[in-house]
Parts: sequence; C-alpha cells; structure tokens
Amino acid sequence: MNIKKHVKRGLWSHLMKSGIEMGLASIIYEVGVASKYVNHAMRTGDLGLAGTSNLYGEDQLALDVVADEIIKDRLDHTGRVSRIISEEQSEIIIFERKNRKGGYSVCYDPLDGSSLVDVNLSVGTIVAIYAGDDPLQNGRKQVGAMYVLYGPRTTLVYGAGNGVHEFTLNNLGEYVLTQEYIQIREQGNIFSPGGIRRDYLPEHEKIVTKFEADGYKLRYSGGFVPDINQILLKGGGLFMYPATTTAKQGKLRLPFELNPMAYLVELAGGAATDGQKPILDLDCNDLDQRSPVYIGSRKEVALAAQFFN
Ligand code: AHM
Ligand code: MG
Repeated sequence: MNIKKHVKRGLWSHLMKSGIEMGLASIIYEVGVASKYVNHAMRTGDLGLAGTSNLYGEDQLALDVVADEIIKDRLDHTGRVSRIISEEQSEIIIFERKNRKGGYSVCYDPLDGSSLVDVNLSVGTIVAIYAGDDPLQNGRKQVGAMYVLYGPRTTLVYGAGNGVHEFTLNNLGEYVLTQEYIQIREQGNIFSPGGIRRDYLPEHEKIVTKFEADGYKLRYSGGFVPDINQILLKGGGLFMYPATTTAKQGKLRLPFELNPMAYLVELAGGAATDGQKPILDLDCNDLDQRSPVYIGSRKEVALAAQFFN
C-alpha cells in the first residue's frame, strides 16, 4: 500500500507550498491550532453562562472570553505578532518583545455570533492580518484573512494573496485540504438580509423587494460566518446587513468582521460595498467602527449599490 497516497494535504504543507512568508504562515497555522481548543471548549464545556458559577463555585467564563484568551495566547506564541485588536477587548494590545517589530498586526473576532451557541447554531472565528505595527489599516492592505466555522464540521478558510482555500478538521485533529481556489460566480440565487424590516431605510427596502421579486432564496442563519461561508461555497449570492433607522452605520464591525470577509470574498472573485464604496477602501480609524454591507457575487453587489447612487 502506498501510504503517501492516503495522506491528504494538511494546512502547514499547503501554506509552505504556497510560498507564503514564514511569519504570516505561522499566524494562519496558529489560529488553526487555537481553533481546535475553541472547538473543544465549545463542544465539551459546561453549559453555564458567564456570571454564574460552575460545580465548584468558580465563576464561569463566557465562551467568547475563553476563545479570546486562547487565540491571543497562540498569536503571542508565534513571536511574529506585534499588535492585536479583538472584538472582546476595548484597546489595542501590544505584545512587548524586541523581535516583534516589523512583524504583523492581527484583528480578530474570537467567536462571532456567540449567542447562537446556546441554541446550537453555527458560529465562527474571523481574522484579518496586516503587515507592520498598525492594526487599524485600510482593509485593502490586508496580507491575509481567514475564518473558522464551527458547524456540523469544523472548517478553516484562508486566503493570503493567492486564492481562497478550505480545510476540514479530521478526527486526528488535522486540518486537511477540502477545496482550493474557491470561486464566486458573477451571479448567485440566494440572499441573506440582516436587520429588522421595520427599521429598513427606503433604499434597502427596495433592494430586498427586488431580490424577492427576482426569486432569490432566503438563506439567513443569524451567524455572519456560516452565512458568508454558504455564499462562498455555493459559489454565489448576497449577504447584507444594512444601515437602519436605529443603527445608521449598520451592525457589523469593519476591523473584525467586514474587512476580513471582504478580503476573502474579493479574492474569490466576489465584491463587497457599503453602498457607495468598496468595503476594503473604507478608512478604518476605530475598533468599534461599523458599516452597512452588501457582500457576495459581483452582479448582486452592483445591483444593490445602484439603489444608493
Ligand atoms: P456579534 O459580533 O455580537 O456576535 O454580532 C455579530 C452577528 C453576526 O454574526 C450576524 O450576522 C449578526 O450579528 C446578526 O445580528 P442580529 O441577530 O442582531 O440581526
Ligand atoms: Mg462579531
């Protein structure tokens, strides 16, 4: 038996074959390692809520806090990260060590959609990577982005300049290549409209009405990672989280959620806009910066943007 034939391609070997710079490759790989512990915590942890006590009278930590700590430690461990920002932290965190200079900055949402864990729906980790010491850069400057989807299967999707690739966690704890160079078609047939219809602005109301009239199928889970993953892997469709009468900048955050997903979707041939400008061209000045978003196939994104121009 040829054993080599039966060994599928793992994440590290893929990163090395792609010729990605070592520091960047180790960040992507270490987030993958961290995600196994997040996955384990989520699937085996006490079903307690933050602020309550466990069996031993100790305070429970919310899963998103646990996930934040795990990922932070693994990023520190790479020795290649100088600054991080996390959706769970209110400030930029500096990893103090001389050799960190000239490394990378990482923005991440450790467990997006964490409230969905309680009702057993899919959630994810989202990560954006920049060269240098500034984590609040324009999204176009990303050198890599990735997400991990904790669903019926745990999958990792990364892109670093050359294609978007999917890996699946196997029973041996390895991320094994499932698909390379994932492509989004110019047009799809599903749409995911976030927000509450009562609070829609007139332009957005017209967009949703148009997609309904055109026969698009509704596919909205309430989790950004599974919703984007569906569009990416089905090869088309549109996700939107609009500005509303109650949230003028929408809900989703630019540094942790929108920039990394826009990077991956563009790399796969899709597009992402706030209605006026590509998401990746928006200036990012604040950890809590939000933006409306229309993201997915090029045709649907362009059609949505027409209603604002
Ligand atoms: P979170 O970062 O607080 O988890 O919120 C982000 C989530 C996304 O996963 C999802 O697209 C959106 O919030 C759904 O929000 P809502 O249920 O308020 O419409
Ligand atoms: Mg989030």
